[in-house]
Parts: sequence; structure tokens; C-alpha cells
Amino acid sequence: MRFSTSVSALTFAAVALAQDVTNGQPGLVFDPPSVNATKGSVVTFVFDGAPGNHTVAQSSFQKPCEPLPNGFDSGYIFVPQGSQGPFPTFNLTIEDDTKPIWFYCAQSLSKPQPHCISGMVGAINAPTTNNTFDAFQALAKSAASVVPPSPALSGVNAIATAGPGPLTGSFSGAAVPTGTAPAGSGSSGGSSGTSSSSGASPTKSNGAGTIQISGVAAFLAAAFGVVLA
Ligand SMILES: *[C@@H]1O[C@H](CO)[C@@H](O)[C@H](O)[C@H]1NC(C)=O
Ligand SMILES: *[C@@H]1O[C@H](CO)[C@@H](O)[C@H](O)[C@H]1NC(C)=O
Ligand SMILES: *[C@@H]1O[C@H](CO)[C@@H](O)[C@H](O)[C@H]1NC(C)=O
Ligand SMILES: *[C@@H]1O[C@H](CO)[C@@H](O)[C@H](O)[C@H]1NC(C)=O
Ligand SMILES: [Cu+2]
Repeated sequence: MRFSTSVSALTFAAVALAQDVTNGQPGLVFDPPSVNATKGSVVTFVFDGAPGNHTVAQSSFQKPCEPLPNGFDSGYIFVPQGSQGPFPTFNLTIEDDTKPIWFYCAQSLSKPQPHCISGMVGAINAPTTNNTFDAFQALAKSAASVVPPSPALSGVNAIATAGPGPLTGSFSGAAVPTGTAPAGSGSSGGSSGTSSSSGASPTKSNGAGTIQISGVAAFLAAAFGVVLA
């Protein structure tokens, strides 16, 4: 998967992806792996790896491959080989940009190891010292196991207002969250609780802008040696 903030960033992402080799599995990454996003920004994950079957699940810094209590989780989004866009997306609205948001891919069916332990982790608003993204990813690569998350729209410091989609045609989901959650409600992600009066509108109304994070990469593609664009 990859993050991008603009067309030029997308181009960069493709290059980075082609060059990335994590434990012999090209492309098992969020790419780029770390972005900044201000309060009210909508971060879009695009599951455009074909084939791919990934999640976006919130974790803590200390335990990168385990779900954070009350964290968000997109569920497993399957995109078959040869799929054409538009691809399924998952939108997170940032509710607090003063704290880092860590996440991982929970896919564990891959060989030789789960995506998270291959380094498929990402961060929003990671510190630039100490608990950096690089430190987080290093912890992920040394994790003993990956703990599956539970589907959830609401996270801590970020919230989704809808489950990932569209899951139609050849796209499918497993253990995806359903329903709708009003932005800024905090909902079941109780500890986020940042329902300020301005809310966290999934629009550009506050000028925060929209960030795209693409879900590229797949364990099947890696196995076949396919470089995903
Ligand atoms: C986020 O912002 C900080 C402070 O401006 C900067 O040092 C860092 O490189 C940024 N991180 C990313 C991923 O853009
Ligand atoms: C995607 O991965 C999940 C978790 O490993 C699995 O339950 C699901 O069956 C997979 N989807 C497909 C279509 O293979
Ligand atoms: C980073 O860690 C060092 C060593 O533990 C500590 O002295 C320093 O204050 C920390 N910096 C930040 C920004 O937390
Ligand atoms: C995510 O946001 C984009 C841009 O507004 C929108 O086109 C897309 O339908 C949204 N995805 C979901 C699953 O709501
Ligand atoms: Cu993955």
C-alpha cells in the first residue's frame, strides 16, 4: 500500500514500490509508509494492488502487529489479479494530529511470513525522533506473530465514517466493518473522544486537504515476482 498526497507523490510511490524488496517480497509495504495529516484531513487508502488482500489496522508503537484497543480496522480487502480500477477505498478522518497513528496489515496467510512482519506497516504523524516510523517498522519486523484485529470504523485519533468499498464485482471483503459512524463522534473508539464542535468533516472545508494512500502490493504478486504499479 502506498500513501500519496499528490500526483507527483504517486509517481514517487511507484518508483519506491518497484525498488522495495522486503524479505524477498517486493511491494509488501505501505508506500510511502509515513505521512503527515492535519486534523480534519481525510486519508484515503486505495486498495489498488492486483492481486492483493490487505488490511489497515491500528496498532500501538510498541506492538506494531497487534490491534490497538478501540483502534480502527478496515478488514481484509481482496483484489484479484488483473483487476482494473476504480479500486476499493477506506477513508480515515484525522481527529487529533498531535499524536501519531500507527497501523499494520494483518494479512497472515502469506509465506514466508505475515505482511506485518515483512514490514507492511504505516504511520500518520509519526515523530521525527525516537519513536520514528523506521523504529516502528523495525519493531514490526522483529514481531513474533501478528494478532488479528476486529473490524472497527472508529479508531483512536482517527475515524472512518463508512466501511471500505465498493466491494462489488470481483472485489470482496472479509471481516470488514459495516454501518456508518458520524465523523467526530468518537463512536466505539471511546478513547479518541475528540468530538470537537468543528468535528472531523471528511471534506476539505478546513483546508486540510485530502491525502491518498494507495493499497498496492500483494503476497501473490510478490510470489509471482510481479511488480505492481
Ligand atoms: C512531518 O512533519 C515533520 C515536521 O515538519 C517533518 O519533519 C517530517 O518529515 C514530516 N513527515 C512526513 C512523512 O512528511
Ligand atoms: C483475504 O484474507 C482473509 C484473511 O486471511 C481471508 O479470510 C479471505 O478469505 C481472503 N480473501 C480471499 C478472497 O482470498
Ligand atoms: C529521545 O530519547 C532520548 C533518550 O531516551 C531522550 O533523552 C530524548 O529526550 C528523547 N527525545 C524526545 C523528543 O522524546
Ligand atoms: C473515500 O473518499 C473518496 C473521496 O471523497 C470517495 O470517492 C470514496 O467513495 C470514499 N470511499 C468510501 C469507502 O467511502
Ligand atoms: Cu498486506
